[in-house]
Amino acid sequence: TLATLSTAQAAAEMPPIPEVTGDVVEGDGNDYTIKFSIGTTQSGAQYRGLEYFEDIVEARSDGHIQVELFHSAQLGDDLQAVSALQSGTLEMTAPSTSPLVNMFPQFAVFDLPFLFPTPEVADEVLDGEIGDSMLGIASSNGLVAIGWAENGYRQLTNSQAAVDSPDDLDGLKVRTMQNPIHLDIWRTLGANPTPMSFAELFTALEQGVVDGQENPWITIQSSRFNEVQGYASETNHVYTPFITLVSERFWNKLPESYQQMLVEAAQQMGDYEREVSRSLNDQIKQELIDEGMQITELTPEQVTTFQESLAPVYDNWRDQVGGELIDSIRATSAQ
Ligand code: 2Q2
Repeated sequence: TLATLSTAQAAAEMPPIPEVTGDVVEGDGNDYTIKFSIGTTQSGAQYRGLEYFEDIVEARSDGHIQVELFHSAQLGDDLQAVSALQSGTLEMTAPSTSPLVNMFPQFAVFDLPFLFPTPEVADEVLDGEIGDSMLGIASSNGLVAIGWAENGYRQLTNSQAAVDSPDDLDGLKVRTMQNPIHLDIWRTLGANPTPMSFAELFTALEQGVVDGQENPWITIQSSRFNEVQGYASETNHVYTPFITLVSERFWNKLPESYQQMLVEAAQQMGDYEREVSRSLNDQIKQELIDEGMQITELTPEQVTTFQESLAPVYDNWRDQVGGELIDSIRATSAQ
């Protein structure tokens, strides 16, 4: 079908997987297997990043570490994958930070609407001391956090009508990630939000259990949401990171040399995946339009209306998220 063709086309247009750099690392003579599971599909930017990660780790361990990739939540949804890491039955996963807010309340900062004005600010925050401290926070509860990647700026889609104002959202049943700020955002805008795992989302849209959802363009296409959603609005309302997690039980078996190499590989994966994700946005929007999706681009005034409507969300969450954290991220934006 066209969707398949365009997915294959999108895959074809992706920046090539880079050559592996970095020396072979001396291990401890043992062999290891990493099962790495994600919730997005094989045709998304995230999976492409995992393929690069696999190349790096297998090459730099001289084959002593084998990496097995699993996509589309084959081994469980985000929360199931995280608990599998904690119990040691899965070695790696890379969810959005949003469903982990109950475990790591500080992650809530990433769900604040319109927080990051540009991808460059997001990179500066995530690759700087704030991101490093967040990785430290997430390295607990049986998890080791070793890097960031890009889920991206989220866009609203729905099956009912074009949306260019909060007024159009009255009663619209919008699926959100399992995250209290996202629920607050869509309630504040007048919609009727329902939290749900990503793994259940396509079916819920197809069956009309929900009218809409919100995700980055690459996810909208790679999960074929456009087949069950006629309308999209380029809201860019939240920037979501992916966080690369390792099971602490597995991590503690590894020699220090392999631990350091995995951290370097996660950084290279994140840098490449961001490049893939950003390089595809315009092409994917055009393909979605060509396949019949009506994409509403908001005027600056319309974006301002959404931002002003969501000001109460900052008031509601400033204390939990931490006012100084919000202010330091805004200070980064102002540079
Ligand atoms: O809307 C979602 O749930 C997605 O943005 C997911 O967070 C993302 O695709 C991954 O966490 C799924 O494993």
